[in-house]
Amino acid sequence: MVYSSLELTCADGIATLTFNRPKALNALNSTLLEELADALDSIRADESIRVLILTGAGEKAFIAGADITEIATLTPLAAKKFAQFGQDIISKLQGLAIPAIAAVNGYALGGGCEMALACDFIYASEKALFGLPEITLGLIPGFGGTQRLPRLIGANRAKEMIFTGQHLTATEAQAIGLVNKIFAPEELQAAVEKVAKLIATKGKASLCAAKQTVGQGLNTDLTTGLSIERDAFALCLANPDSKEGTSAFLEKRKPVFTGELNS
Ligand code: DAK
Repeated sequence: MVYSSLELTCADGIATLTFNRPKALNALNSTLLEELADALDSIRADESIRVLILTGAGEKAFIAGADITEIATLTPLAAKKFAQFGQDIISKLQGLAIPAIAAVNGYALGGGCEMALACDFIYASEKALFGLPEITLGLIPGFGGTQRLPRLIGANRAKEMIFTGQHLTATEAQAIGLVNKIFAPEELQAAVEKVAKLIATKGKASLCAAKQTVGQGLNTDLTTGLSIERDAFALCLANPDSKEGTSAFLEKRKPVFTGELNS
């Protein structure tokens, strides 16, 4: 599939997806969402990819939300279909086995904030602004924001953001645990690539096991979570990467992880 609103590049085990409608501040229209679904499928199918980075083209925006020109024309039935389509894609992103990092370089509003929330963590530019302004449009978040945001920052803070529709600066977002780290705009991409490269040196099987275990554990009680962790730990021992990692430590050398997910 040839993309018109998205760029996908892959190098050294790192895939980078760039939302590319800068004139509309990378707003999510149907074309972009269809391209994103296709790109996520090809990333999932490529065993060589260990980390995904998401970012926005241009100086101003990560994603300024769902495309309001399209939302304005939706009937209630079409809105339900649109919400299902968007939620499926964002769940597909969250469901990727590999780690995903959002490099938020500007506005991350509405569906854009929700896209970043479906990543494993967020690095932001000092210019980034986060918000769920749907209430101002007479709507509510429809791409998982009412569910993922309270799980990440707590119900009270999430409700404040959802009820007011106000933007948070990168510093405010970091203070409530929405953003991990903040960088000068010109340093963001390099910082994200640096951490992605570090993650890509780790074994794919243990990375995926760690991501899956944290994700599943958050949706259950501690006892069940610890049981999930035990099983995943045991599975790591069945992968050659654990032999390589422990041998490399004992031999005082750097490990080279080559294990496949199913090895
Ligand atoms: N959709 C379409 N176009 C957008 C857009 C958007 N979300 N955001 C910006 N643009 C376009 C602007 O219309 C403008 O286009 P032209 O006039 O140049 O043709 C261009 O991008 C540049 O924007 P501005 O001229 O407005 O730039 P400013 O720097 O002055 O302001 C801004 C930047 C981000 C503060 C402002 O553009 C803005 O407030 N944008 C809207 C932000 C927003 O409200 N985002 C949330 C969208 S709603 C659901 C499913 C999903 C959702 C909800 C329900 N279900 C079906 C239940 C999700 C909803 C959303 O995400």
